Amino acid sequence: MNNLNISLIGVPMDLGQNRRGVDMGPSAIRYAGVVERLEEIGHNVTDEGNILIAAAEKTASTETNLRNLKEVTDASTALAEKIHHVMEDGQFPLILGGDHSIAIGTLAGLGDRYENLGVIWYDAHADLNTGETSPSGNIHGMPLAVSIGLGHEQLVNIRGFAPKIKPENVVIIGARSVDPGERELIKEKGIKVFTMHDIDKLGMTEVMDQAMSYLKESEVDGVHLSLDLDGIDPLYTPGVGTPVPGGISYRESHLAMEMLYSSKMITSAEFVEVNPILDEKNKTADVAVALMGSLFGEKLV
Ligand code: Z70
Ligand code: MN
Ligand code: MN
Ligand code: MN
Repeated sequence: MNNLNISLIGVPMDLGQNRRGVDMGPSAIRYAGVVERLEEIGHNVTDEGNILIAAAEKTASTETNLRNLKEVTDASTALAEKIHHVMEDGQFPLILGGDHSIAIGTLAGLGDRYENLGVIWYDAHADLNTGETSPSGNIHGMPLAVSIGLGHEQLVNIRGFAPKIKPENVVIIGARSVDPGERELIKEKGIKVFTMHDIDKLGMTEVMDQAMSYLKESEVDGVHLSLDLDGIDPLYTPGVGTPVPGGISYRESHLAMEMLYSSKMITSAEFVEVNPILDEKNKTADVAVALMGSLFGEKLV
């Protein structure tokens, strides 16, 4: 991963859940200095600006129990198309959220570029709900299910193919708030999960080694990192919509990013759920940018 050409894509999406403010995530991450940080390492960064998202005040799609289904579908389609094009130009896609529903578009844009894409899902949640199992109707709790082909057909079939990824190519890291329907799906599909218990017991070094070996054994031809800032303990990242105590530490998270950098496996990344309204002095965006520093090869000495 030397001197990448990185395309930064902002997705000011807050329609996948019901708290305002996460639409300001891309601005907060830019304000925290993401472009300068990555350029300082030696990468070339092109800020592609933001994907256009419907204004929450004007949304009205209520035909299903999936909140804002039409608007999320439209935005996901636009994001997927954008990613498809930046990859055509040989750029490394780095996506800034926005709530985690944007991963539907991200994986739809990446999915047909790879034969066998791997995904690391760094999150307190499994995001494996469907309209049937969701306790909330919030689409940000569904993107991983949608991407393996389960859920509302409008979301599942974005860009006209499904599934976007194989369940056996997914590794979830940091899980500690999993709904009953998600638990069943994890069992049924054999999805690899490292819970907080596993991180406590094995340590982050061993967890990351096992996660990366698992993906290598599947012979993945690329790995997307989807990092939900609520995977980290809310002590460090309070500016998220759904803080869950007992999370991954700041230092463990840096270690994980540094190990991913050393592995040279990561071929795209997204950082989601930064909510500046709920934050303390942009702390959460600062952590996001610091972690990107480690992911993209910042040296300590
Ligand atoms: C719950 C649901 C979720 C993020 C919350 C929560 C999902 N499983 N995802 N915050 N990032 O409503 O589906
Ligand atoms: Mn095209
Ligand atoms: Mn999530
Ligand atoms: Mn989450």
